[in-house]
Amino acid sequence: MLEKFKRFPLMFGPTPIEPLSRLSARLGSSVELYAKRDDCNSGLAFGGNKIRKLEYIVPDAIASHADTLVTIGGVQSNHTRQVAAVAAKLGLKCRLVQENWVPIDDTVYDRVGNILLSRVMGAEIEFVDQGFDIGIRDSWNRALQEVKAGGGNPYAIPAGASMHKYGGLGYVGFAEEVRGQEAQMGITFDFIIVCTVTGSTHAGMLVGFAKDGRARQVIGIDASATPNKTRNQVLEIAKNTADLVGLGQDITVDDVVLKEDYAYPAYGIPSSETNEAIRLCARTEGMITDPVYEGKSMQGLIDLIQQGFFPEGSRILYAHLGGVPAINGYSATFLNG
Ligand code: 5PA
Repeated sequence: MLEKFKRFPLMFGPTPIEPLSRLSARLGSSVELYAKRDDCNSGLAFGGNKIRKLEYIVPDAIASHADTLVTIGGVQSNHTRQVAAVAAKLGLKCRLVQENWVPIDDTVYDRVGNILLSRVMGAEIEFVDQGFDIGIRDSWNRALQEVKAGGGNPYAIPAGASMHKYGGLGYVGFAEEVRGQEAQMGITFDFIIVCTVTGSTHAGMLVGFAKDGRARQVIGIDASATPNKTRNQVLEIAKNTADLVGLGQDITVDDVVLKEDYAYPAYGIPSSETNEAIRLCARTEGMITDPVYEGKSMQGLIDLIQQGFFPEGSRILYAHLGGVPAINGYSATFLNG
């Protein structure tokens, strides 16, 4: 589906799929759990889902002769850290807008984890006192204008690289990669679990798996706590991406399966159930998930298994999308493990 698009390799290669046998057993063995490890997909500042998306965006940035990548996220954004890493790798400058997306009062929150890494990589960082919103932001438009006014040539990457014309392609590629791995492994996955916020990860998967009739087997776990906006954005990106790749099928709102029950109490704030899910996964598998994104999708996965949502014997692929550096901003939560 992607042959006609340019790709700039940033990942090590296809990411491994591994069984989560001890976690499956702990949850009663009614289903078989596997993880696809996009959290360790690259040597670029710990990698993650944005690196996979950026493989299809970088050729456009290079063609535009940009000298500065400009993007936006929260203070502990994984996305801004990955854009900073890609800018460094390409020899470009990087301008980051970090908004106040998470109402957290932790003395090291703006010093450790992702923001620390972005600073080390030389990004120019601006803090803006605006709350969470996945849409296009004035602060980001202003940053683009400022780079231009300073004589630079900015390349615009929106939040999560999602509302970009090529933002969905990386995760179409993920679905194709999974199909190849299924053939090698001699199994197929009945469900794919994905954490959803700005939407292009879910949207790309949905289009990629629509090709073999599995669009609705992609189960999005909302971590935005603004699920209507997120659902609409997934739908818009999925439709655009389907047109772009020539899927030849209509995508409708019913194809966007988004579970809304796990984002509470707010974006970026984990519930005690999220923290329990993080501990259980870490203690059974040594696999670390974070309190903002993957811990919430892990919580959703565990809860859906316990509710009997998945038929007995289902094979479930948990997409691990990265995000671990942000856990450093939550040290108080885990002082006693
Ligand atoms: C993010 C996003 P989408 O934004 O494509 O829906 O992906 C959700 C997601 N898991 C899932 C991890 C680890 C993520 O980092 N992160 C954003 C960021 O600024 O880091 C875009 C919100």
